[in-house]
Amino acid sequence: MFCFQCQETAKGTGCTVKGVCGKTAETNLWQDLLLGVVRGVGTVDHYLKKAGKASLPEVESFITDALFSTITNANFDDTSILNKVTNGILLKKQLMDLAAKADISLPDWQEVRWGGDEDDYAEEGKREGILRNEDPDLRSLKELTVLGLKGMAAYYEHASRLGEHNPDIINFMSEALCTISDPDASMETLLNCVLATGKYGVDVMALLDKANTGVYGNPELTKVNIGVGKNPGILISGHDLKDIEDLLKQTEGTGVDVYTHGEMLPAHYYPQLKKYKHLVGNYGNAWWKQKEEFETFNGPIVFTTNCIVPPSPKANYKDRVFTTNSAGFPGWKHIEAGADGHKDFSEVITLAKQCAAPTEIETGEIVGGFAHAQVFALADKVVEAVKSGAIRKFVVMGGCDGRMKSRNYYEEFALKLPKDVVILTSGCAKFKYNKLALGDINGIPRVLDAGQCNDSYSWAVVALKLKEIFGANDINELPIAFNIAWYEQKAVIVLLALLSLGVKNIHIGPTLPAFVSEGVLKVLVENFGLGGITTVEDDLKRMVG
Ligand code: SF4
Ligand code: SF3
Repeated sequence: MFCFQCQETAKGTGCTVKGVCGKTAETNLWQDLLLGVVRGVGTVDHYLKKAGKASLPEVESFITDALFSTITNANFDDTSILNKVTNGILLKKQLMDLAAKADISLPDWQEVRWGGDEDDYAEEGKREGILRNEDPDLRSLKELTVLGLKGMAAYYEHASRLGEHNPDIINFMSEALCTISDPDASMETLLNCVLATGKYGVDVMALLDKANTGVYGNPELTKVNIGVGKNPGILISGHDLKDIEDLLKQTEGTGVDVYTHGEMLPAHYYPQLKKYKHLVGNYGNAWWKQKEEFETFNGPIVFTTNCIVPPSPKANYKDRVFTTNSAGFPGWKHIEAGADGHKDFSEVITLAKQCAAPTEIETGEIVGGFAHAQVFALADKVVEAVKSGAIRKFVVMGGCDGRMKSRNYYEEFALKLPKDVVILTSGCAKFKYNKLALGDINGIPRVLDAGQCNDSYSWAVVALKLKEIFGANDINELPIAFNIAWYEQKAVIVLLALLSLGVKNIHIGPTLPAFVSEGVLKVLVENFGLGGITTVEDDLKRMVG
């Protein structure tokens, strides 16, 4: 196997025997196969559309679900992945029939040519692996594109579950999948494809923002309880707000409470979700602490997306975990949506009633809900604080958290930041410093949490607004520095989106991605000033002076 898509990749170069994440070589093989099938589907879909012919509506859900399920820690279930392969082969055949009828000649690339012979699955999986591209720079650009597309797919899936669709984004995904399937694609073509991925990354985050705020209202300043109540509870994790809404509706009046974990914490900030009294709090921290935290939670757990950590054989919670959407784990029950998009959580609720209430692991509150609308509501205060010098600088510290010790850097960085600097955050990276009591500046908290990783979009909107207010020519003239922590591929689309908005001098850490080759890194450094992190002291000097 070869996989180097996340920050925890073995030796910082690639997992070759088994994933550090727990992914087996076999699961990786089926994911490579699935990615080959997705590229084939995308290519044929793009050729049809390029010729002005109608494609099939199933392309949207197939591409987004298949890409999403290959994100780090999303789906470890071989059966589920192979089912997606089978569906993709059928879909590709239907698309190829349409192309044949319309006299469209398709390219003779492996992804298009492969007929889906079951005896050939393993061989095709090997042919479609990352190392199929020998040139490290071309490989790097193709991987940057597909990893960005994975993040895009995840955000698109959540938006579509709330009724928001944008065919331009799907058309772009097919076009990009086609571009990276072409064995002869040039550096220039691939570089443009990476940059275009960033542009559509902005669009998909805007689409999800519209979906989330359209249905649940604008996030507002909220204090979230981190202790526990006396009732049994259900813990829900991931990014899908529709799922938590379904769960809240179905648990109302049952005596079962609902708690958020990890990236679901921001659900508390939305008026149409926080109104449920039995949404009692957030339990625990970021995804990588789940092994301990699920043990003490005592009740059922629902994964609406990544990040799943495979449980140890002795884990006491193994029989009370459920997955839904593109997530999956062998032996865990998977909940499918009904024809109307709603899900039946009755089995989870019945199980919860038989479980003890969660064991308290901490008490107190965390504050969040500073997405763009809430920040704009405070705009006068913020602008005044910047003009008076009370706020010297903002540092965007969004992104992912992870288990590597080197990530303690982010806690230390937050603690050592001068008291006149405000942290803008989103994503699970915040769990490194959102319980530190960093205080406020004239009533403005020093940690402003916009929400999930996709809510990084809010920081782009806020930056553009500040540019307007301060009459700056360029976003980079504003007193904002970017010190972003990454782990998986949603962070890749966020980064590409920021680059496409013209943000320069972004620092990413704790390590640079293995999938960025030396040649590609040089381009990113020269054009965008992209860089890594060093020591807290040196970075504080560089970023805040
Ligand atoms: Fe390794 Fe990360 Fe790939 Fe898992 S997702 S196999 S840890 S590179
Ligand atoms: Fe976190 Fe997985 Fe990336 Fe959504 S939940 S930010 S790591």
